[in-house]
Amino acid sequence: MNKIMTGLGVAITIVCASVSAQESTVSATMNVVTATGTAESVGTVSFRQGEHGVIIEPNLAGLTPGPLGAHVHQNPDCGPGADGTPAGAAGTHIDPSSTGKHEGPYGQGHLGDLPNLTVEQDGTVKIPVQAPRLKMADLTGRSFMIHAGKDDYSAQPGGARKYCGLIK
Ligand SMILES: [Cu+2]
Ligand SMILES: [Zn+2]
Repeated sequence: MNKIMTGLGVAITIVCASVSAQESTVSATMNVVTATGTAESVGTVSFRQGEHGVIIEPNLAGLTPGPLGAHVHQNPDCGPGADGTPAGAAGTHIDPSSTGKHEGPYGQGHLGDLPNLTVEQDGTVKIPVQAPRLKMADLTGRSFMIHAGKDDYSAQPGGARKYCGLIK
């Protein structure tokens, strides 16, 4: 009986641990941006709190190899903007301190500025990145955007909006 009770205790502990891990993780299904909205999915990106900021874990396939700019954008909307810009409805990079500056993940500008994601030669993106200034609460009701090119953390945030997903 004692052994059974102990076993049950372990099982309950494991179930509780996995439930709380799920609750503290949010994710975005990333879709190809088109002129009128979005098309097929290229995978997911999940977010969880790490010791030194939010850890961003991509699981994507079918992208063009190289570094690609990625940001947390203001609005949970991947549709075209009022001026017709694909995924323009997502708005700008989140900037709660109103800095008006794009300085990358290690600067003091937009909070939504993230490290570039690395697309490997086979088109997959699986290497996690860490956003040191970001907190999980900053992600609520936002969108995640991956651009067509590299973010130089200064004047060039990565070009066209290419993959977009709502963080939830
Ligand atoms: Cu962006
Ligand atoms: Zn920015």
